[in-house]
Amino acid sequence: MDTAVPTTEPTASDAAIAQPVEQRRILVTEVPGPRSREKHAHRTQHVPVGLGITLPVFVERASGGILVDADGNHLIDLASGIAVTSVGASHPAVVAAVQKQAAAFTHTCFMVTEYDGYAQVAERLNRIAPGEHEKRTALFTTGAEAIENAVKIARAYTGRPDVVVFDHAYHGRTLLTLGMTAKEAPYKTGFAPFPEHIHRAPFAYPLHWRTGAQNAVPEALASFEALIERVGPDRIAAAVIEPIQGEGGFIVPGEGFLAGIREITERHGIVMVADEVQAGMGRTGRMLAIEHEGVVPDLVCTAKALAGGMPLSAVTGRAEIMETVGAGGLGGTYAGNPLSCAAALAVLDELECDDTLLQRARRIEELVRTHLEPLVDETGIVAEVRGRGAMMAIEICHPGTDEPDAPTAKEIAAACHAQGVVTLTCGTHSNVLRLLPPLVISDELLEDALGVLADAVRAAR
Ligand code: PLZ
Repeated sequence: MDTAVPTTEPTASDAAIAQPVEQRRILVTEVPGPRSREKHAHRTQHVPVGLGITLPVFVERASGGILVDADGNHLIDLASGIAVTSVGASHPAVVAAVQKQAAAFTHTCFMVTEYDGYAQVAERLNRIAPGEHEKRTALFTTGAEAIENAVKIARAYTGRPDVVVFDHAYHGRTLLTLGMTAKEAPYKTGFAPFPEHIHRAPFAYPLHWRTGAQNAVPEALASFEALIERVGPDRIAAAVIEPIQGEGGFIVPGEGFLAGIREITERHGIVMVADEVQAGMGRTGRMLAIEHEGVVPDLVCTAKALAGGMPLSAVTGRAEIMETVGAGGLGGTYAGNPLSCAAALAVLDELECDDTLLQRARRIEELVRTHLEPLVDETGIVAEVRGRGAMMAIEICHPGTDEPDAPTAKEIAAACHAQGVVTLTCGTHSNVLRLLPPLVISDELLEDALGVLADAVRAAR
């Protein structure tokens, strides 16, 4: 039977939208509630299951760190739409900038006629990216598109075909970036063949390094160097690396790994591309995560938090590399859309006006560590609390071992969802619970959510 939901059915009314959203967890039904369940039943008749869902609630409003669902539940948002709404959901300055731009014009296509917003975003990203050299920025729409373009630009610059990526890497769902992504199911299953010329090197993941955490960096670097020798340095255009791995498990590489990759790539004339799509734009307490290690990559890819929820991505890098592609070689109909650029300028104002939001990220790390680190000894199933700033995670393993325990991680996430706390899992073995709150979340709201999470971990042990 068709469970059609008429498109005219009232959802959040205009009057309701004008009200501020109370920044408090409020549960008025079970989660998901009856209205969300009804809408989900409708969705399953029209949208394929390929689009998996973390938590099947239908959101009608969002503000700051709260998502309000169709049943009126106020959920604490520890996902930020996967690290996108870092300045807070529907930040008033972002909303105002988008409204103003929409009233002026919504689209021209930058390849047809130009507009200021694009050049202004480029100028600001050129200033933000590490290094004093001259830079250029090209804008695109999605993270995957930025990565694909970084590879195209590196190939054009070096005249070399191959790309090196890392274990646990995630770079997107398009066919090239899927080939670069490490995890097989569910991302890659059924979609082969992938483009050739992609090589994978170990990532210095201290917790799971076979010969001990202290060997992770030197041995991973030695493997990287050996891979380059095997393939031939004059065949490798780029090495693409996440300064902190996202989907792969919120893995902070052992100290010195990124600097080592920089030294080796530089020695071989390989373009080093930092994939800052998830970790960048203030998330870790610095504008870019690679700044924590003081490393200067050749190209930087940003997306997600860059435009606070509007689709926008960027490749920023050395002018001499960026300028190798001839006119017409880069672009896309929506690449650098004016609404997204307007949103990005508002986001950059928020992140750069003073240090407040970056400081908030560091405060979030402090609160997460205070609440969750005791669970390592207390429960025995939390192998590690790790991350930087507002990009934190706990890895769930079988008690006293380093064997990943995905079912328990899933159970903990489900318990949080039922209590109105939106958490995500990640990791090559799906056993990592990650926390990506908006940077504007209050201490009270975050501590409420961390309390729910800690109870869920205790109950699951
Ligand atoms: N690089 C480091 O984290 C996107 C993936 C969600 P797009 N991560 C969220 C999903 O399951 O599809 C991501 C990332 C890093 C690239 C990307 C790709 O960014 O905007 O999703 O294309």
